[in-house]
Amino acid sequence: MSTISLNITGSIATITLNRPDKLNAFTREMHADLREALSAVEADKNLRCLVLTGAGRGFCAGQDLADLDFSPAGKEELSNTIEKNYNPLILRLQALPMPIVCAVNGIAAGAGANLALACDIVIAAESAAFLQAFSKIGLLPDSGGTWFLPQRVGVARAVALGMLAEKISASQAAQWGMIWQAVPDAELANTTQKLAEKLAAMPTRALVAVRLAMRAQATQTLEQQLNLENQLQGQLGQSKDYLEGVNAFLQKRAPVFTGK
Ligand code: T3D
Repeated sequence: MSTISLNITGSIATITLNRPDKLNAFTREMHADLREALSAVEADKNLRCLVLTGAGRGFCAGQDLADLDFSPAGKEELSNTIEKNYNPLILRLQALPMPIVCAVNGIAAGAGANLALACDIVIAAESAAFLQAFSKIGLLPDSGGTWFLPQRVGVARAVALGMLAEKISASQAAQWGMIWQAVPDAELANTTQKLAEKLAAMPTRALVAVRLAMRAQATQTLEQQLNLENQLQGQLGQSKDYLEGVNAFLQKRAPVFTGK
C-alpha cells in the first residue's frame, strides 16, 4: 500500500491517508489501498478502536481531480467512482464493529470533509478547516454530506455550506456541533491517542450500538426508536461487558472490559 499506511498497536489501529503532496486527495489507487487496510482492520478481532488521519498538512482534499477520465469512454466515471468507491467506503465505516476517531490534521475538503463526518468522533487541529468544495466544480456534496451535515449543523447551515463552499475553521465546526472538538495543533496527536486508548478500553459493543441508534434516529419515529433501543439493550444485556460493568460497580472496582 503506497498511498495508505496502517499501524496496529495493541487494540488500536491507525490508518493514515498518505499522499501528502496532494493533500491526500483520493485516487483510484488510494481507494484500493484503503479497502485493503480496512479489510485488515476488520479481520483483526483484537482491535477495539480505529483512528483515521492524514499525513502532512492536509487531512484529505476529496477526489483527486487529476485522476478522472473525461474521455468519451470515461463519461460515466463520476457516478461510477461514487458507486464503486465513496459510497461503499462510507457504509463500511458505519458498519465497522469498533469506534472510529477521525483526527483531522489539516484541510478536509470535498469527499474528505464528509469522510471525516462518517467517523464517530471527530477531533481537529485548530489550524484545520472543513470545506464542502463541491459547488466550486459544479457538484453537490456527496459521500454522505447531505445526510451528515443537516443532522450535525441543521439544514440552514448545511445548505449554506453546500452552496457557498466556504471554508469553516475547526473551531467554528466545533461550535456548530459538526465535530466533537478542536484542539491546538501541537495537542492533536496526544489528544487523539488518549481518546483512542479510552475508547479501546470501553465496552466496544455498547459503543457500536450507540452509533447505530444515534444514526437510526434520523429516519425513525419515537416509537421505532424506543423499540430499537430496547432491541439493542437486550443484546447488550447478554454481553460479558455488561456483566463486568455491573459487577465492577457493585464491587466498587474499575471494570475490565473485553469488548465481548
Ligand atoms: O469522481 C468524482 O469527482 C466524484 C467524487 C467527488 C468527490 C469530491 O471530493 S469532489 C471535490 C474535490 N475536491 C476539491 O475540489 C478540492 C480541491 N482543492 C482545493 O480546493 C484546495 O487544494 C484546498 C482548499 C483543499 C487546499 O488549498 P491550498 O491552497 O492549501 O493547497 P493547494 O496548493 O491548492 O494544494 C496543494 C497541492 O495539492 C497542489 O498540488 P501541486 O500544485 O503542489 O502539485 C494541488 O493541486 C493538490 N490538490 C489539492 N486538492 C486536490 C489536489 N490535486 C488533485 N485533486 C484535488 N482534489
